[in-house]
Amino acid sequence: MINTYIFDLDGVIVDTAKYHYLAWKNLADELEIDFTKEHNELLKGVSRIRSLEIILDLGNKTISDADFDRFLHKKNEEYLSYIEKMNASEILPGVLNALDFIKKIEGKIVLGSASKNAKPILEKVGLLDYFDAIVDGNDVSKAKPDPEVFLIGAEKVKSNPVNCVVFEDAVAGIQAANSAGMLSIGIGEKEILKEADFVFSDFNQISNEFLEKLENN
Ligand code: B16
Ligand code: MG
Repeated sequence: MINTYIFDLDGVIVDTAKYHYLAWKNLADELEIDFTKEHNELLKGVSRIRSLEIILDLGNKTISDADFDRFLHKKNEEYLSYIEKMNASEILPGVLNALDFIKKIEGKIVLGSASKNAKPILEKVGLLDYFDAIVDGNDVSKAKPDPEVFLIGAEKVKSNPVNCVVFEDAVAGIQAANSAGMLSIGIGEKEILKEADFVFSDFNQISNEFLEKLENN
């Protein structure tokens, strides 16, 4: 029986990828590295440090450790300036209905995100109070596809992994859910999220009946 619903943040609850892109793009320009929206896809679900490593690889560049830290900080400061302006209008379609319905059926709601900025984002869009537990980039040592983030989430609400479902937009996130022994639901394209148990284009396609059926399974 599913009683715990674990949500990824970026690409599932809100589209913060566009803000990550703006900030990484400015940094890449400064480093004279060609960085496009297609390249930005490589950064979805990936940690901040790994993201900068990928961008440097794209440009075949090496920089000193001090510069690496300085650039990470600079990128995050710019990203935070975009987050600062976020509000409830940025919640992705159907998410609020799903959260309300899960609350109604007394499911546990957990966040499992790679972002170290997860809490301020949830606060900005007014969703923080929905969550029984939050696991983010500050709590994990191993990035997705390692299942650590979701296993800690289950543990925090005292749920068994077999009773958890994960909503994810990244391939690495689906792999993490699968290796945690949880039901995986992809939000995005079927061709990309092939390894998910179910795939929906957004939460508007996930009916209350479907969520309820999961609970009774
Ligand atoms: P931050 P998710 C991930 O969020 C993003 O998809 C990824 O692009 C980003 O690099 C990562 O968070 C770290 O974010 O710089 O805010 O710590 O999809 O796991 O919710
Ligand atoms: Mg994501």
